[in-house]
Amino acid sequence: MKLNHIIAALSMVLVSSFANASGEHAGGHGDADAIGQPGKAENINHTVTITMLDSMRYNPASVSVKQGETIKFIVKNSGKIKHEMVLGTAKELKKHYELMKKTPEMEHADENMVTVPPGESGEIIWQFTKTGKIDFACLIPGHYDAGMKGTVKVQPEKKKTGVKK
Ligand SMILES: [Cu+2]
Repeated sequence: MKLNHIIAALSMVLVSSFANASGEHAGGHGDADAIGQPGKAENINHTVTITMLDSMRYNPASVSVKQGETIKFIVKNSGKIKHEMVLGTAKELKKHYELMKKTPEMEHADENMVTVPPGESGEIIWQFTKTGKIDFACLIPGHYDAGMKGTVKVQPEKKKTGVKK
């Protein structure tokens, strides 16, 4: 975990110096509030397994959760090449992908993302605090363009009203 944080910190530094040079990618990986926040292991409501395929697809590519829920994603790579899952707004993912294309060697270790070597699995624990549609994608150059994308639909929490029989 500590090493992860160091890597995350380093990549933030790299990202911000790049942003200064190019004027792009301002705000780094920020905007986390728009999609929720890192979840705590003790608060996990559901576990969702997502398989990543060399056909540049996620299975399932669409996940539905309720507002406030903490989800543990088990992200399995059944392919023969590296894949990743990054949660974000569509806009943010697109921006980030453009940056990845320029610096493909860049590795990430933020809490809203996981990079998984072939045949292995990783996890993301995330709490979805806002309703709406959140995207996820594989930002490895070529993969995003090939359509390696998915969505998480965050539904409003059901109000307890009178139950009709
Ligand atoms: Cu991929």
